Amino acid sequence: MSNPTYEFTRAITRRPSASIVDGLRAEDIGTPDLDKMLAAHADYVAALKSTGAKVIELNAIEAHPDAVFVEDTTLCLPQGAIMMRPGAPSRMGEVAEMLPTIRDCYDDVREIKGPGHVEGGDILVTGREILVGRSDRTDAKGVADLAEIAAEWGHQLREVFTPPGVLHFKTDCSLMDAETILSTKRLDASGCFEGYRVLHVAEGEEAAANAIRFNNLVLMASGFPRTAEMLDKEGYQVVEISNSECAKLDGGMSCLSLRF
Ligand code: CIR
Repeated sequence: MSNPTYEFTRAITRRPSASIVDGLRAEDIGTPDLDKMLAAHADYVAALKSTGAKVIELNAIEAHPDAVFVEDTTLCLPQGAIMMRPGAPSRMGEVAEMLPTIRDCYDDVREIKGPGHVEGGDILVTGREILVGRSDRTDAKGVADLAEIAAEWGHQLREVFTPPGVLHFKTDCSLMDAETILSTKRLDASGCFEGYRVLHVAEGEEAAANAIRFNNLVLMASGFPRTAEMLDKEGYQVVEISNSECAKLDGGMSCLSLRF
């Protein structure tokens, strides 16, 4: 089997909709511009495709402003997929919208039944375990449900810390390869990555931490030159994508796709 942590044959994305202007945000730092977001999204999809992967591009959904952030709806594992249960009430309906596509791709589809919540942005699958951070969106009951399904499929799940004020665990970290994690210093200081090789994003470039390793590429937000240079020196092939509009909604590189 290929390495499920960063070798992927498929990805799912969803086009941003005009309703993106109503997307959730912790702080108002401006309204996202749809045309700019569409252009960046097209660059993102093109980068995924350039690795040889098939990208399933879903239509925009006006009724769900945050639906472009597909990562939060599903956890894709080699054994099957788990439909999430977002902690943001406005995002709950996105899961049902994603379900038919997931059913086309997987024989075994499970779900977080509730009343707990988990969002995909709080889950990092590494070469040896599944790390889950509790956050405002992911709670103890949701983590317990997830752990039960993951254990059935032979995965070990470990609960970790999400820094206060950070939307998701993965807002502050990403997987570079099975044993290497890119992290902010503030998250790494919690000790959650002990035993892994950890690369720190440059001071002041914390928003660069949400990147994705996708086959031979690392997709990262543009505008973080010191982190990009560090990754390049470490031997990663970095592709920089504009994240200016998604950043206004607390989104980054990982949330824009499901990868499997
Ligand atoms: C939200 O607040 O739910 C969206 N505006 C952003 C979601 C980002 N998702 C992710 O990082 N996995």
